[in-house]
Amino acid sequence: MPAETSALPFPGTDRVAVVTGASSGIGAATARRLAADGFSVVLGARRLDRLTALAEEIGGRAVELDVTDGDSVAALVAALDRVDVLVNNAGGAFDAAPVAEADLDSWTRAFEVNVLGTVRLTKALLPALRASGAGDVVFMGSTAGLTSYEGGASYTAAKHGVHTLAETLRLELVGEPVRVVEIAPGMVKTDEFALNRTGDAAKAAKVYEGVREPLVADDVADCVAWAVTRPHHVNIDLMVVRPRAQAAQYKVHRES
Ligand code: 8X3
Repeated sequence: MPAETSALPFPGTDRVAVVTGASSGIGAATARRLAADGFSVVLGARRLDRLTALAEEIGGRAVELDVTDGDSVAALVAALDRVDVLVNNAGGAFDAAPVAEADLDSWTRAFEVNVLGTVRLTKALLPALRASGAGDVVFMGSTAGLTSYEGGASYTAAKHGVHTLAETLRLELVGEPVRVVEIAPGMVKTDEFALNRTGDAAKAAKVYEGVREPLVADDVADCVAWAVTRPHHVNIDLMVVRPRAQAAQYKVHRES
């Protein structure tokens, strides 16, 4: 039996997990959950004050990180002795404009954070993930990476990029001890996602209006934690997760 399949179940204890975008939302929930499951968690994000408070609370380590900045990523890599799990969570949507009115700065930001930032981190940490002998790269995708909708193109195009990035890397790493996992959530109610996209609290609230139980960040963290704690020969390629009230991107049950 290959060494990597011998440890069943595959616990988090002693594994080091790097979580990007860990200062809020899904990233913060994932950092919290992985720490509770026994991982040594390294939290990366730009907002060091929030990050430090969370890291202290969960017994993790905060590292200031801007995934769009090569020097910042190099400093993170230099600060790590070992990495077993990378959760590429940093990302977001920054406008809701139709293509005809595309704001190219917003598109650049969407691709810089969601796609290039993810490539930058993954490339930088791949040697450590390989060296761990049982590494995991988790991509935080989206249902927006699998389908399209009006007004969403800067985000849907970027998340389609994340989706193909995960598929490509999985093909390239076959035979190596590194799993490639994509989690693709649908509607998740967090403090910042819809606010960043709409720039307006009332418009952001409309996104979830009447939806009794949208997913919350802990639901997605649960998916990440489950995927990375399977026996290491089990690769969860793609997990699509939506609230029960959302059968498809447009098919949302709203109660008045
Ligand atoms: C977020 C899902 O429906 O807002 O990643 O595109 S959606």
